[in-house]
Amino acid sequence: MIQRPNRTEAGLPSDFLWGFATASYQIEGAPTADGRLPSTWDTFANTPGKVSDGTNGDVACDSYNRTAEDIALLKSLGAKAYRFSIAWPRIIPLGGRNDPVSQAGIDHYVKFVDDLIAADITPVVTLFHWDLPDALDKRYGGLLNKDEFVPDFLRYARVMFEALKGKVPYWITFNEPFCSSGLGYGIGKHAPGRTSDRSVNPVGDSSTEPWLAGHSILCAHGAAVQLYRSEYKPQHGGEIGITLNGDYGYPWDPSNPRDVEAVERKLEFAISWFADPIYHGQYPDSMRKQLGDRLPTFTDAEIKSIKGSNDFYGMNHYCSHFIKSLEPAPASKDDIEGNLECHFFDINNNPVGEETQSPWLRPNAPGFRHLLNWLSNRYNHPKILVTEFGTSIKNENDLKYPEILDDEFRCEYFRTYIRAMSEAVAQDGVNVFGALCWSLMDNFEWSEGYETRFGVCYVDYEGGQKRYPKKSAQETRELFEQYIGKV
Ligand code: GBH
Repeated sequence: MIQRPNRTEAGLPSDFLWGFATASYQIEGAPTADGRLPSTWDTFANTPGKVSDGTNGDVACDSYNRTAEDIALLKSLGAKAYRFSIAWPRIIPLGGRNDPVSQAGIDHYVKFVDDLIAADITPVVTLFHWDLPDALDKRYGGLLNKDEFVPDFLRYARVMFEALKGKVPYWITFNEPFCSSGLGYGIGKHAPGRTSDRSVNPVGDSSTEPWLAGHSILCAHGAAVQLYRSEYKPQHGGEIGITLNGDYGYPWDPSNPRDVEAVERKLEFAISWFADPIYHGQYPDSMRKQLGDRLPTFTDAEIKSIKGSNDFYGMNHYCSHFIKSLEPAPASKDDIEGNLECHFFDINNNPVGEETQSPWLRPNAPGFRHLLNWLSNRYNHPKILVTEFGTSIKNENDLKYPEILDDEFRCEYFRTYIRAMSEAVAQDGVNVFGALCWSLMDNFEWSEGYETRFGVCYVDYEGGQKRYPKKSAQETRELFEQYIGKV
């Protein structure tokens, strides 16, 4: 990397937006309040065997009933921004474009946003963080049915754009479509849990459904952005984008060209699946080559709405892996990763990072800087909002209060990751304008239930959901402040 002159070693712009992130099903609880009906995640979590500790989001952090408390908490931590998601089944409980809206559900989020603004906290609003109204899944197959899903999502988006117009500077259409598609319809680990793996689910076809689901999401994203730009942005301002997950990869054997190539393919299958249509107007070559006609094609109108549809790039990033190519063996038809394996150890048995509670996560801060550069180069230096980064801690859940508040491992994660990001900004010229730590508080960690904690605040699930800031909650403010204004 070339060191540019007249720049500090590490820094963030003076108007840098930092704060914390959550998602509706992971924190809200109150599953029937204000007319809410089940999402696919309620149904999935209530299916025995799907969530490792047998829990669900019925109570979670009870945030639907504690908005004032959450805002006070954010304020006390110095947050400038808060990323949360709206539960579609609270807005249109049955989900569809001709189904009734719940005014009480809408009012709840309008008040929440008003209260955030009154507290001087910038709302970053996600429309879809995986909690699809279950009725739509039952009615027509949810994400698999593009012709029904797109107009239904568009109607939901319109209701929220209208309700919150002029109040939300950053809208995110979808969170991590890779997960909704690949884990929901390929691996079967997320709702609705469809897969070809008959030991997991009697229904599903991993060879086609992930690609159909992803295609529907891209089309719905494009349509929603088009709507926002034509009917809301001119008068009310605000920016809109999508949030993609992406972890970085190093070759398992750097001297093997196949592994070196596989790194690129890994990033393309995980990230470019969605980012290439948005920035370049087509799916990546590597995917078209491996998937052939299982990868859907866009109509002219669809790709016109999708290409150029990100005002900013929403980046979720947690960790890195070593990538081992499976070539020259042909890809399995159910493969969603690009015919490769992800490892925690390289050919010489060097670990990528230390173990955490999450079976997929080992921290590696340099990977964050590498990936910021990779994105910036491939997509022509987009404005990037880091919409999630953070870590769980091995066995954290075994600790009791107050020992559990001493989360040094998480502090070190944020120290090294915020440093890496600040170097990417100051030395490499990557355009990052904000970063939200995952998560404000411990919450329902999907198929891992409550066993895995990601919060900078401890939530006492047995003692009435009270929140207690951990050491990392106090430290993040100092960390960001140390770099802000230094470029
Ligand atoms: C994010 O996903 C989510 O947006 C957030 O809701 C979540 O709580 C947070 O991270 C922490 O997990 O099932 O073994 O194949 C993070 C990215 C990508 C992590 C897919 C889990 C699945 C591995 N996720 N990955 S596996």
